[in-house]
Amino acid sequence: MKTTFCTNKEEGPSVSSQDRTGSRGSAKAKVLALVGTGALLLTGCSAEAKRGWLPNVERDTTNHTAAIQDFWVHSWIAVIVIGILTWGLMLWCIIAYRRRKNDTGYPRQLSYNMPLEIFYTAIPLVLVLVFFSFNNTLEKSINKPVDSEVVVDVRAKQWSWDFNYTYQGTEKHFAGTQAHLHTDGSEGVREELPTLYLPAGKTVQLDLNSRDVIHSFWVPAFLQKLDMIPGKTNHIYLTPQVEGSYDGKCAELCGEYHSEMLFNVEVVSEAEFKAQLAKMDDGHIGEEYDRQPDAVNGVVVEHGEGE
Ligand SMILES: [Cu+2]
Repeated sequence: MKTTFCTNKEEGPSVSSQDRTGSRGSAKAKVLALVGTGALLLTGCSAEAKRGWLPNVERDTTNHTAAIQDFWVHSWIAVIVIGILTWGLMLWCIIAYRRRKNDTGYPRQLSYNMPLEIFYTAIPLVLVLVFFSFNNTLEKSINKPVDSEVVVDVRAKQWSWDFNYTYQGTEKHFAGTQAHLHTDGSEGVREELPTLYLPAGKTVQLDLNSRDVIHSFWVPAFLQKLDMIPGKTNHIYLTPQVEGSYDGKCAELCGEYHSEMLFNVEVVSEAEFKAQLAKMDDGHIGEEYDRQPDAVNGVVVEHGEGE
């Protein structure tokens, strides 16, 4: 690319660069047309395309999804525009400076062009810094601790989930059991999955813990995912805003049945949330059940086997 660009300044051995590039105005118009077409394609498309094919069906699924979606879509628009410009310049060089019928030997070879070298280094650096800055600002705002109305201590275990709720001074828990996917490809495990209930419109703090190995808490529709590390508590703060059922899963390969470490999230009204809590057992199931995934359900597992 370097030498190709440099030849623009030189008189080639047989054909001048001005002859090769043709009208500069028309090249400029072509680039503008490409950018314009891209912008049109992006604005005139489906709701799915407008959210950049992200899995958060509603823009405001949680209080963070709109900002995350905007960052994602705007980043793609920026990189596509940069891509079109870069590919356009490459294509222009390939066509304008191609070898012609009567050309003989090599074109004049050049080693350095300082302004171009600085340009190539500075522009990508600025681009990366701009992306980093936007990303950093967004992440900081999402991860800012919030004094939450609902606190759920989520404990991941090979290969299911326990949920310890603290709400209005009461402590409740649900102990999940591993899902068993049907090997014949038929559906039907959804109802059997552990369910995390969250009240719509209430601030929620998720304390993410692990009972054994590293897992990862992921609700694709919430556009957030965070590791669950033994001995360390990570936090997610969010407000679910749209009632409905969402899929949840472990996103860190955590052993043989990682693929069956699934759960449901039900975002419900506050009344329904209270009704669901009332059905659960009192208290929390804490570290005493670490490495004993099913003990809370009356199943005692021998340690060190099959793990
Ligand atoms: Cu896992």
